[in-house]
Amino acid sequence: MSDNLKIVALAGGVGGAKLADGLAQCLSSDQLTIIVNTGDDFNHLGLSISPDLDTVCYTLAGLANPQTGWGRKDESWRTLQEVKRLDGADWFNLGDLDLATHLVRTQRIQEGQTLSEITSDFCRRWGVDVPVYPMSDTPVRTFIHTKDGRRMPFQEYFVKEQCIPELTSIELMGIEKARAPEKALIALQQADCVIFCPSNPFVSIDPILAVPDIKHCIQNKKILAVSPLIGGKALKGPAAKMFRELGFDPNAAQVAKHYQSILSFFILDEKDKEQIPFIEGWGIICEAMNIFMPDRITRKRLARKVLSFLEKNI
Ligand code: FO1
Repeated sequence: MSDNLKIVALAGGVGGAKLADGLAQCLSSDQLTIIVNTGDDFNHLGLSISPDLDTVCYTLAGLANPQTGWGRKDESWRTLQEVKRLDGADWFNLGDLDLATHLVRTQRIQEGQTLSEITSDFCRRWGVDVPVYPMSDTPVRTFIHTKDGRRMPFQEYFVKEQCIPELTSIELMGIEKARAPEKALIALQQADCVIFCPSNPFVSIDPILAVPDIKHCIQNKKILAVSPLIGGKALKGPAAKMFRELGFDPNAAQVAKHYQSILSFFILDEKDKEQIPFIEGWGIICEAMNIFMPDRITRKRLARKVLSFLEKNI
């Protein structure tokens, strides 16, 4: 693998974290920077919670729960049981180990540290060498507008109501004032390619691209996206349902079309390879690979293939 290729990966959620982990297994910490969605952050039980940031960091550290992809492995739930007994809000599953992350982060935010400073320090302590940055050091909050007229905070839609309400639009509160960490912007300026990990386009990648500094920095960059859909289905999460409710067919080609104006390269699953001619017709260079990543070995294998594709095509 080329030692000089510099990559910035944009990620959010479980699928994105998996490819980020594969890339981290192939590239040095000088070559790879990961920028993570924080539009799904929220305050819960008085705590500052950054679910996508934690999912990426735990995954890179080998600490993630292998069943859910979010939260910690070897977790216990005694605090949550007591929260329930006291009639507290127990719909968001916070395990005992995970709670330590939120407790310390909340305290440090209250003391004036930035989310990127706290994340860098946690990563160092968890043994993650690749730089991981939140997309913004100022809060951005995703709200889901639903067909029944509600404006729902993202985690209430996603976890409490299990994405059942029909979505009509997505609002990113605070996005105009969002500021990406300086080091994330420097990494973007120096990157040979920006990779969109197989994350939900609407609620994971679009919020990162909507941060004004990031939007500005990625103009004229080579961009590669990996499809989060295989055979019309998301492996995890509501991406396919969201495509349908927003009026699009849930398929890989629609993902490429969604990013069409900025995309140079697109990777889709071998099962979807009949869609390649449509995507190439839009001027996007496309390749089919097995993009299913059930374990750490397959994450590395996919990352290696994506990087060799880039070396040939960039
Ligand atoms: N997702 C769920 O579906 N149910 C949960 O109870 C839940 C708890 C949770 C706790 C910590 C954390 O870091 C993530 C958690 N997630 C949970 C995942 C999270 O809601 C989503 O992955 C993202 O926000 C969407 O990308």
